[in-house]
Amino acid sequence: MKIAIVCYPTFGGSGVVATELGIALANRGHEIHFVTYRQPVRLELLGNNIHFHEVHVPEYPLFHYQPYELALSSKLVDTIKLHEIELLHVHYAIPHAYAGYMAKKILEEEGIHVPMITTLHGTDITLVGNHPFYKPAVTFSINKSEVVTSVSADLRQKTLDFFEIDKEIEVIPNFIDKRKYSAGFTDCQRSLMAGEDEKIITHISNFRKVKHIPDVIKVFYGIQKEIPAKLIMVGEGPEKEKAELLCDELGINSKVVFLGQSSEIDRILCFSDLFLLPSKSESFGLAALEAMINKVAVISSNTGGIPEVNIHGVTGFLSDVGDVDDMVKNSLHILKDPKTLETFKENAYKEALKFDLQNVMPLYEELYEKAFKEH
Ligand code: GMT
Repeated sequence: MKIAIVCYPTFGGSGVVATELGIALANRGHEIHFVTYRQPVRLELLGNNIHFHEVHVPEYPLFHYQPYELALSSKLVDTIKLHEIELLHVHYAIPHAYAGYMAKKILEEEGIHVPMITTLHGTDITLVGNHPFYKPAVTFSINKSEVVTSVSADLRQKTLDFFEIDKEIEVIPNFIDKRKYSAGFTDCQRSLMAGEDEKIITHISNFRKVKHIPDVIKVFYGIQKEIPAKLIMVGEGPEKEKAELLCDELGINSKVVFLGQSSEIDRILCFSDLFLLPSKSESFGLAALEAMINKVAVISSNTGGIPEVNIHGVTGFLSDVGDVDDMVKNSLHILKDPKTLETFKENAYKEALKFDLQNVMPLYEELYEKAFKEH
């Protein structure tokens, strides 16, 4: 099939899912066309089956805000016509499904019909939660998609609760590719980061408020009071500076490393013992899944779709949002005893295998076929 994928090309989870999905589909013989404003971060190799079309937003002084949706719709119309695209898969209702719908309508005028699949990653819901005036646009975009998917059962339910949806929403979870990890890293350089007796705790995110970064620091503060440990913070975002100040205030600077943005997170996770994800809301928690496939146990909040990934008492523990004391207690339970730590690490890996690409990809392919046939 010839498929156009629209996504945010960033380090964020939705961009990663869209890019990895596109690469996997291309490896299975589909012709994939990414349409976005920058080459997606994980898209390193463009080949016969993978193409990238950049959306330019021309600067025009009359416009106070440059119209990205308009530029995207126009680019989609051109790309779909030129490459005879058969299916459009957009990640996010707004602005992507919104722009996709416009493109579809323009093409219909010329007798070209392309079904659209919309994948919801969560931010549409939180956005509308914060700015209700977006509600009609999100509702419209979802209802006008031929097929709608959400990344967790929790997000599906929230979408149905927030909007008047007349479409089925299929749950297709985030995924990892187990083949990338089966060999393991032969050069996993734990000694670069910590001493023999130190446990390594990791957090990876875009340091937005929703990630509850101060809780990450506070949980680590509690851990290191009891056992020797290091904290590795990976990512960039608005809460990073505050996090650095908090480490300073708590006097734990020497035990915390801020690595910044990294495209080599598996190299970091390979020597980590525990992953912290105390988010306020999280529609799935791809970072936790990526930790688990690297045999890292997870201490998280019990919000959103996280309980569908991190299994309480098996792959890690879940606590109420903000319950730092409980997270410290659970972390120490896992870290203090080597046998317990090993069991949790192994369990995390086994659970992560359930989300292997080979299991998840056919779910998308089935939906593509269905959308194509029914359209
Ligand atoms: O919050 C992020 O890390 C980025 C965000 C995004 O929009 O890319 O991630 C969302 O989509 C991911 C992929 O489906 C999910 O794994 C994340 O849980 C979700 N983030 C939130 O819900 C806060």
